[in-house]
Amino acid sequence: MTDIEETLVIVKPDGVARGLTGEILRRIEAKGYQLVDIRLLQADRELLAAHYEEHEGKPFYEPLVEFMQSGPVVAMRVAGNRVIEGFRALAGTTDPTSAAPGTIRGDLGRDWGLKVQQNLVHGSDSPESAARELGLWFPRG
Ligand code: RTP
Ligand code: MG
Repeated sequence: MTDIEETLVIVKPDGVARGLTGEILRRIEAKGYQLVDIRLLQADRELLAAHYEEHEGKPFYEPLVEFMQSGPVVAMRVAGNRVIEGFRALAGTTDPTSAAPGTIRGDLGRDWGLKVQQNLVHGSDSPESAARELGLWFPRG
């Protein structure tokens, strides 16, 4: 069944700083997904507060928002058949120390003193999240 979707992928500051943007995009394209738009930017608190609004009040919220401002990030609009779930499978589970080999986080994520926010990538988790997040990061469509 064909179900073409779009998702937001972010290469987080650790991924950009370590020079892994190309490797992450290579994996996305090798899977057959299509890069529709891409931008390198320094995210500000306002954008990150909107992006992470579901996590406000959680213990990891403030360190996460600080970490996401620690350097440039690469935001990508990616299209493909069932790409929302598919990219999250490519990324692996949230904690890179337990993500499966073969996944971005499992293969490339480091154990940096259990800072779980440093897990290289973000991927939208539902069609509703994807539409909302793409509107935030690609405001001109
Ligand atoms: P993402 O949103 O980045 O694709 O990752 P996710 O769905 O796997 O994880 P989520 O639960 O949405 O959490 C968002 C980001 O917050 C950081 N986090 N830290 N216990 C913790 O310290 C903790 N839990 C989550 C991670 O950077 C995670 O990606
Ligand atoms: Mg999430």
